Amino acid sequence: MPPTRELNLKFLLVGDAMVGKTAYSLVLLKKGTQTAYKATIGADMSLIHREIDNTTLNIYLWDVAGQDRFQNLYPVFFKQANVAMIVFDLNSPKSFERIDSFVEHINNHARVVSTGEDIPLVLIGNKCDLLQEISDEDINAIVEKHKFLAFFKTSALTGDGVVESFNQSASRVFEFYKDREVPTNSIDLRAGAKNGSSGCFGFLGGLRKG
Ligand SMILES: Nc1nc2c(ncn2[C@@H]2O[C@H](COP(=O)(O)OP(=O)(O)OP(=O)(O)O)[C@@H](O)[C@H]2O)c(=O)[nH]1
Ligand SMILES: [Mg+2]
Repeated sequence: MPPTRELNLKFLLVGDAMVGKTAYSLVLLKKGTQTAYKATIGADMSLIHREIDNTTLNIYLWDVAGQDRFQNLYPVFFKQANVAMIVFDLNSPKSFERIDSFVEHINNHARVVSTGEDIPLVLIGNKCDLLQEISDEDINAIVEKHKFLAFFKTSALTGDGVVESFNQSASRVFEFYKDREVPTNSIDLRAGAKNGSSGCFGFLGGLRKG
C-alpha cells in the first residue's frame, strides 16, 4: 500500500570538527568514503527518504561544520530543527567534552513547536574501528544526563552501524513526532532535490558533489 502521509523533518548532524559527520552522511548517501579530511564550510544538506507506518519521512539532513569559526552561524542552522544527532569521536576526549555545549546551543535555538519541549537528541560515537578512549560508563552518564533518545557506535570508515543508526533514529523520531504537530511548510526546500530521490546540496558551502 502506498504511503498516505508525508512528514518533513529537519535533522541536524552536529559535533566537533573531524569527528566524521560528513563521512557519516556520505555513507548514508552511498557516496563512498573520503579518507583525506576536507572541512565542511557552513553546512551541507541532503534529502533522505524513509517510509515508516504508511508515512514518507522527508529527512533534510544538515551536516553542520564543526570548526569553531562557524559557531556564529548556529542560530541560522539550528532554527526549526526537529532532531539533533550529536556526533563525537570515540577516541577523542575533546570531542566528547563538547557534547554539553552542543546540547546547550541546540536547546537555545530549536524547540518542538507544538509543545515547547527540547527537541529529541541522538548520540553517535563514531570511529569505532579505532581503539576506544571514552569509557562506556562516561557515555552512559551523558546519555542519561541529556536524555538522548538513543546512542549508537559507528564507523563511517568501514560503514559499520551507519545505516542502522540512522534508520533506528528515524523510527524513534517518528514515534516521538507521531502525536506532536510538525509544521508542514517550515522547511519546504524540496526545490533543491532532484526527482524526489536522495540528493545532496550545499548551504553556504555550495553544491556538494559526491
Ligand atoms: N578511522 C576512522 N576515520 C574516520 C571515520 N569517520 C571519518 N573519519 C576520518 O576523519 C576525518 C574527518 O572526517 P569528516 O567527516 O570530514 O569530519 P567532520 O566531522 O565532517 O569535520 P567538519 O566538517 O570539520 O566538522 C577524515 O579524514 C575521515 O576520513 C571513522 O569512522 N573511522
Ligand atoms: Mg564535515
